[in-house]
Amino acid sequence: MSSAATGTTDTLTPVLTAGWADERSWTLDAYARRGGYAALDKAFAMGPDAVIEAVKDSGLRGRGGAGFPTGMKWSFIPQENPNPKYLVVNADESEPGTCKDIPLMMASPHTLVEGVILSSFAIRAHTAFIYIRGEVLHVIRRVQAAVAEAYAAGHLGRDIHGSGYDLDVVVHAGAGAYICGEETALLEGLEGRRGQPRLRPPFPAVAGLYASPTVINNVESISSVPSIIANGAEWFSSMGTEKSKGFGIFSLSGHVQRPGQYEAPLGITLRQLIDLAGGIRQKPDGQGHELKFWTPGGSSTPLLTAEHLDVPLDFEGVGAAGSMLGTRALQIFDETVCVVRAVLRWTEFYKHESCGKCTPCREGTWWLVQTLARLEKGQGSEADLDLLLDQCDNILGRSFCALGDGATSPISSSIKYFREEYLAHLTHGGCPFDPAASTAWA
Ligand code: L3W
Ligand code: SF4
Repeated sequence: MSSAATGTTDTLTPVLTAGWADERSWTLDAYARRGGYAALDKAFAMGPDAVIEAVKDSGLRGRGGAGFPTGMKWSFIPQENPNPKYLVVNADESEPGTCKDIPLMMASPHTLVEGVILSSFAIRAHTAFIYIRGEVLHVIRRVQAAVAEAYAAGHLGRDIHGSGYDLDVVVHAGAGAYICGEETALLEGLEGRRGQPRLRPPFPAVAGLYASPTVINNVESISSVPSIIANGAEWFSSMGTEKSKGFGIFSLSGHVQRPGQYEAPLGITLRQLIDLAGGIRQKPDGQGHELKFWTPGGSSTPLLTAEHLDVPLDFEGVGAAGSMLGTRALQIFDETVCVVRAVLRWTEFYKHESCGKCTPCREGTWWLVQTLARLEKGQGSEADLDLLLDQCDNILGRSFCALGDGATSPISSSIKYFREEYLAHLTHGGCPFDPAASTAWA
């Protein structure tokens, strides 16, 4: 995957990705040359409440998938609670297709560290945790190095910039479970227990880490804060759409000419993004392949098709199209890909990653794989399609957390749009596609 695609057209708004191509962009020197850490003094002069107000006014909504208003979440922290307040960064990026936080932390870890300081200051936290997916040791090392540089430069520790504000940051390595991206399972892991979700409410803002008020935000959400403080809420809210303000990183993967990270205002369409990415991949004879299906925000968001090329990629537009914006992990599949095979592959992932706490998800994802695998081999019957939908119905809305619900998204949406392709497996006695023609799973 290429690095940041910056400045190629007027449509892109490189902010988080702006310095990714700079030499040794991850170092403090490079970040300082781009004006890094200048927002701290401004925030210290504003005071914590004004920082929260600025983030509220900006309209920033959570970039981890759910789109909850960030400033509102911060304002839920009960300051009268005598316990310490904590900030936790969810850097457990694991959703299939999602690949924005890891490049962000590799290319510009100081943007995250500065965001952590500003956000912790706003909620009056003096300890912050960055919980990074355990498999990505290179990312953990890079963020640890950035935190060490920030301490050495006086951006972290005691009396930061002479403001009287103290903050310690702990970089924590996860242990490789997708469920630990769920905020309460992440907290369980951070406290040293098996990563399984907790009942909500209480939400972490009220009783989170060590039963204390805790804000948990995604890497990209926190990394957006320095630019909001530096440039003002109005600057941020002038981009995007009425209810989905600002910009975000759109990660294009799969069958486009130039996969990569495209930072653009919310509300851009897939048609525009595919143009920016050089179009759908070409055949050896130079003719183009065709878009068949895509995920707007990872595999937990219902699939969309070529009919949806002009859907505005904001929370409302994608919702109206029957899906979710999610993490803006745009996985693009052309006509050579068997949708049944792709969906089976995702479902195996959910079965593997189900934490086992609740029956609908633990048992249901196992049954989904059995039924799908039978269909994919051409050994099932048409009644298996209804069985699959019934199994989805028994998981969706009946599971303890969003993992179970997410597992049903690719199945029910693929049956909605590609029922004939499922049936073709039965008439063909197996997959009608030539796997050699597709590079989707290479
Ligand atoms: C206080 C209330 N806080 C809600 C907070 C809550 C959380 C945030 C959003 O799932 C989605 C999921 C995946 N008082 C509150 C409150 N909050 N009401 O707001 O909460 P929620 O429940 O809407 O969503 P969630 O549990 O955070 C996240 C989808 O994202 N997803 C997966 C993403 C995966 C990654 C990754 O691998 N990095 O991000 C993709 O679409 O399915 O629907 O903080 O506490 N009354
Ligand atoms: Fe665990 Fe799945 Fe239930 Fe979530 S839905 S608690 S991952 S078993």
